[in-house]
Amino acid sequence: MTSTAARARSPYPSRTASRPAVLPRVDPVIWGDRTAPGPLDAASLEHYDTNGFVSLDALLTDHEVESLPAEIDRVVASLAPDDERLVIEPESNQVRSVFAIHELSPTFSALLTDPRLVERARQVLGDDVYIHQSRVNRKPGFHGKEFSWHSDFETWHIEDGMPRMRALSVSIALSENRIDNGSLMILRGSHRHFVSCVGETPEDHYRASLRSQEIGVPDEGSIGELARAGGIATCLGPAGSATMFDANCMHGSNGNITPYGRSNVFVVYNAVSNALTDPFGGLAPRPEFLATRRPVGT
Ligand code: 6CS
Ligand code: FE
Repeated sequence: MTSTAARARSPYPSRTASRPAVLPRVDPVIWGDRTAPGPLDAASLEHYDTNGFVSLDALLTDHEVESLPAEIDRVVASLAPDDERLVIEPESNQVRSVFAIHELSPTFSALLTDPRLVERARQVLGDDVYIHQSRVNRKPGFHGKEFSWHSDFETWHIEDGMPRMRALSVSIALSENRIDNGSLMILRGSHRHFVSCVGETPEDHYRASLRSQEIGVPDEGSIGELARAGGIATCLGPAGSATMFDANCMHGSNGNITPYGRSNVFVVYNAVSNALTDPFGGLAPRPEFLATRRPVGT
């Protein structure tokens, strides 16, 4: 259990005070040697450092992508309806997310350990990496609900025990991410600020938060401040395009009332040196399908 002293030493306290706060990031964004050769060029690294994300156009070929939706359907059909890795939309019986897809599907396991992803993550994080979490977020047409603004790191620090901001996500479009079908939105530059949230984390919070997160979500004042400072970037692109973003980016997505589903696979790489400790919020760790606690190098 993270000791009270360890929790007190965290530069990223959250869900402890009665008022929100915007705190400075004390971690680097680019942990690796920026002059060392790697798949991301200097301009991409600069964009990532400044904005917190970078687009990876045509990361996958059409041929690689075209079979993935059917593979997801196969995985969904293979799971018992009450399998915790299946998250259902709060207001319909539509599947919202499938977690641990890299463990459920050899196809996705191969994709999410592909050097085209892993080497980019290693370059930014300056370390060997492992998969902290993977998921498919399905934003079904007509029924896909929003994901409120949040920092993933805030949850991973408080509820999973991720010590520092030395992790990143890659979101790969499996269907077209359009301006109108609930695509990922990121507040530019928000990764450089840690928004300390109010609210006490309930036991087994994930059972509710994965459907609709209400605790560990930043206050509207802080969101407004960050949005005015950096603006909102919407991550658009065809199937096969991707966005790599820092664990602490403030991000969210609108609901999808269009007929066009927006399905993305997300994978989170954590630096091996940043392996999870006990949750900084003092509660029991979340289940392994949400947060790898026994990392196997990738
Ligand atoms: O709690 C988590 O780990 C998940 N929740 C959100 C809203 N984004 C990151 C992750 O999928
Ligand atoms: Fe998120």
